[in-house]
Amino acid sequence: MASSSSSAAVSRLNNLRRHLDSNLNAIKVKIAAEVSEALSLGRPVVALESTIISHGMPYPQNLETAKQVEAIVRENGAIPATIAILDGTPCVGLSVEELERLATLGTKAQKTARRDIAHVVASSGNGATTVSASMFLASMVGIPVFVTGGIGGVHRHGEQTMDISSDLTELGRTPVAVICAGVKSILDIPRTLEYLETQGVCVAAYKTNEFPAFFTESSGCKVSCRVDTPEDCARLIEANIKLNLGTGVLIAVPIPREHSTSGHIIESAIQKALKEARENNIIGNAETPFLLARVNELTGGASLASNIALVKNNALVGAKIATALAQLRE
Ligand code: PSU
Ligand code: MN
Repeated sequence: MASSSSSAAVSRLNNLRRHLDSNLNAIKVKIAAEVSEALSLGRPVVALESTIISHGMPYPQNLETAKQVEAIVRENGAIPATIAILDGTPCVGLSVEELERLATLGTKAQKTARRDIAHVVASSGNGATTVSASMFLASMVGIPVFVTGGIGGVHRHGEQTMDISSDLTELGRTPVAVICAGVKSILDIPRTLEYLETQGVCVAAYKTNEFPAFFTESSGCKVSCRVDTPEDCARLIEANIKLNLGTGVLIAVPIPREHSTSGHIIESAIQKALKEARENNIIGNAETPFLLARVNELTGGASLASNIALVKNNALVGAKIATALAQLRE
């Protein structure tokens, strides 16, 4: 009896220490009250990015999806913490009004990857954070689980352009678990996995041996680690943290079969969009948003419907993982 109550006290102190440590950072991060409370009590929190809202989907589907994703996280026992930079202040946990603001700003918000954070803060700008910047801020405040649709990767012809998303290097340097549906085939999937290996990132696939390709369940690429339950994921994440590896973990959840877009339709739309991007010299951080929007147009909205369905599924799985991790730490 005495030992179980003292271990509960130690666990409470550890939660408080993690929370206080995160508050010692010099830059002011605005943490929503419910997120702050959950973190100090060791309750499950799921971090979410915001480039998917501003640049990844059109209005009003972006706003609807952002709200529904937060609701799914709550229904599955965790507190959602959408991350963005508003008027120069990094925010972890947004109000409905703040979500609306980002959704209506759309591409007028600055797409903010790690390299852009200091600039957006210094210029009091509005930044929609990508996976890399959101992971950085989630880690700063002590959130170990983060959900998105798909991460950036090595672009096709990346061996010539060196266009490799900073999401991959962030996974190599920041201990946050990223739940996603894999990588879109607008990117070079085998090279993306090679690069993650170089960065020392554990890539796990959920209920499959294969890395998923976002719109479809399979990419033809095998992964070295398979997880079958939220508890498996929680044990993996906790081991990664306790080993002090310093790297993130990527957990790839295949799109539910009933929502996957036909691989053939997607592939031909991707080929056309890639050709147009090359012809119009669309490069750098403009490439991903261009390809996403164009593939959606070319598929008559089918890719957007799939995208929304998979993000919701990731939110469901991510909330269960965050809950299992909180239980493991009790
Ligand atoms: N892939 C998607 N939807 C998205 C993104 C990627 O299916 O919205 C966004 C994410 O925010 C990701 C970013 O972190 O694009 C990667 O951009 P880049 O390739 O410029 O690094
Ligand atoms: Mn890039």
